[in-house]
Amino acid sequence: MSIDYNEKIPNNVNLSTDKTLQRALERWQPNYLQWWKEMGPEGSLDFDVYLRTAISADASGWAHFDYVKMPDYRWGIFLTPPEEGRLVNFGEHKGEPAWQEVPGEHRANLRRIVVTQGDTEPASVEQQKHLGLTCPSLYDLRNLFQVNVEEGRHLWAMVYLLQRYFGRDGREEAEALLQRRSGAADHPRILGAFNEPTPDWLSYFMFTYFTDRDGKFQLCALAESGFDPLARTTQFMLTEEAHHMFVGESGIARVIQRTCEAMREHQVEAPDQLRALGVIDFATLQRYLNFHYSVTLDLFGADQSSNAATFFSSGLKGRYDETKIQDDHVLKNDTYKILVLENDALVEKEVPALVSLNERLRDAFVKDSLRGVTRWNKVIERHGLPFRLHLPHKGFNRRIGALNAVRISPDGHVLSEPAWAANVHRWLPTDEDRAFVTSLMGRVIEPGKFANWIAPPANGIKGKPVDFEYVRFQ
Ligand code: BYC
Ligand code: FE
Ligand code: FE
Repeated sequence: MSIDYNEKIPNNVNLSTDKTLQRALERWQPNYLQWWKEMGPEGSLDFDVYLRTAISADASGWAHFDYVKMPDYRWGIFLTPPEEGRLVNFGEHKGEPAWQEVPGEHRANLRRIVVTQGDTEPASVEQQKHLGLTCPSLYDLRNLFQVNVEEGRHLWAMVYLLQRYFGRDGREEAEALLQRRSGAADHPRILGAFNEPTPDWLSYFMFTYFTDRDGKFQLCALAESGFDPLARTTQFMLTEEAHHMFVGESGIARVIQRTCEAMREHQVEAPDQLRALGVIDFATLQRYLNFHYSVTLDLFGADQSSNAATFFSSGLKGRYDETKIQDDHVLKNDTYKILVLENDALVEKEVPALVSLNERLRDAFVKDSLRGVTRWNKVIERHGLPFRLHLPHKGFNRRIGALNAVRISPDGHVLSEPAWAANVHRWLPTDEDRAFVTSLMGRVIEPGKFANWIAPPANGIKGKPVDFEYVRFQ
C-alpha cells in the first residue's frame, strides 16, 4: 500500500522528496500506531475528539480545530523556519556556522540527548493511559487527549531527528522508544519521574504544571543547540508545551476555587469536614504539590554534572535564554553557586559554572514555577481565606544529586532520619490521601457538567461554550 506522506503526515521538511527517510517512517509508523492502540488512552479509539492539529508551522496553520478519532490524528513533523546565517552561539565551537548535519565527534552525546527527550513523550502518554475513565468533565477529557496526541507528536519530532540524521542506530533507537514502558521493572523509561504512575486527576494537573514545565526548560535549552535541526524542532514543540502547562495551572486553580467555595458556603476549615463535602483540602493539595515538584526537580540531573558540561562545551545544549545572557558563552572561568551540606547545614558553594549547568536550569525552573503558585494563592486570597500554598525547599525529597543523601524539610531544615520519618506523612501524600483523592474520581461526561471537586473553567476551547460536546462517544 502506498501512502502519500506529504498528505498523511503534515510536514514542512519535504518528506516526499527524501525516499530514505520516507521508507524509515513507513516502517516505523505502523509500530507507532500499534503502540498507541496498546498504550494510548484506554478505550478511546472510536471517540470523536475536538482537537487542535498542527497543519503547518506558521501562526495560522498550527491551530486547526476539528473532530478527529485519535488513531487518525495527523501527527506531523514541523520545524520552525531556518534562521539565515545562524551560528553555534556557545561553547567551544562558538561562532562556527550552526550544524546542519550531526558532527561526528558529538554524535553519541547528541543521540543520547535526543533519545532521552524522546523517551519522556510516550512515557507521559503511558502514565496517563487510564485517566480518561475518571474524567471530571468532557472539557477536561478533551484537554487530556489534546495533551496526549501532542506528546505523541513530540515523539514523532524526536524520531524524525533519529531517522533523518542518525542512520541505522537512529532507526534502532526509534524502535526502542516504542519498546520501553513507563514503570516496567525490566524495561522502564529512562528518567525517574516518567516511571511514576499518574493515578488520578490531581496528580495529572500537578504533572502538567510541574513536569511539563521541565519539558519547557529542557526544550528551551535544546532550542539553543548548535545542531540546527534540533533547535528548530524543539522551538516548534514549545508552542505546544504552553497548552500543557495551562491545563495544569488552570486545573489546580479550579480545584482551589471549588475548595474555597465549599469552605465559604459551609463555614468549615478542617480537612475532615472538607473531605466530607467531597472537595480537596489544602493540606492534601500541598502534599501533592510537594511530591510532584520534588520529583520534577530531580529531572534536571545532578547539581554537578560532567555530562552537562560536555553538552554545553560541545555546543549541543545551551542555557535557558542563552543568547539573551550577557557573558562570554564559554564559561571556562565562571562560577555558579550550588547548595551543599557542610557540618549538618546547607550552605552555598561556588563551583565551576560548566559543571553546574543542570543546577542553573533547575533554578530557572524554580523561579518560573513560583509564578503559578502565586496565582493560585490569589484565588484563595480572593475568597478571604488565610491558607497559602508554597513551593517546598529545593532540597526537599530529592533523589538525584548531592542533596540525595540529606533529609531536608519543606522549609529547608536538615533533619535526622527519625525526624524525617516522624513527619513525612505531613509533607508527602499518604496512602490515605491517595485513597481519598481516588474516591473522588468518577466519570462525568454529560456536556457542561463537572465533578463536585473541581470548578468549571472560565472559558471553553477555541471560543466554544463550556458545555460544548468536546468528545463524542457514539
Ligand atoms: N532519573 O550527570 P547527570 C518532557 C542519570 S521533560 C533517572 O546529572 P545529566 C516532558 C543520568 O542519565 C524533559 N536517571 O545527568 C514532560 C546519568 O546517567 P549515567 C525531558 C537520571 O546527563 C512531560 C546519571 O544519572 N528532556 O519533555 O547531566 C510530559 C548522572 O546524572 C535522572 C530532557 O531531559 C533522573 N531524573 O542530566 C512529556 C532533556 N537524572 O550517565 C514530556 C535531555 C539523571 O550515569 N536530557 N539521571 O548513565 C538531558 O539533558 C539529561 O539527560 C538530563 C540528565 C538533564 C535529564
Ligand atoms: Fe512533550
Ligand atoms: Fe508536554
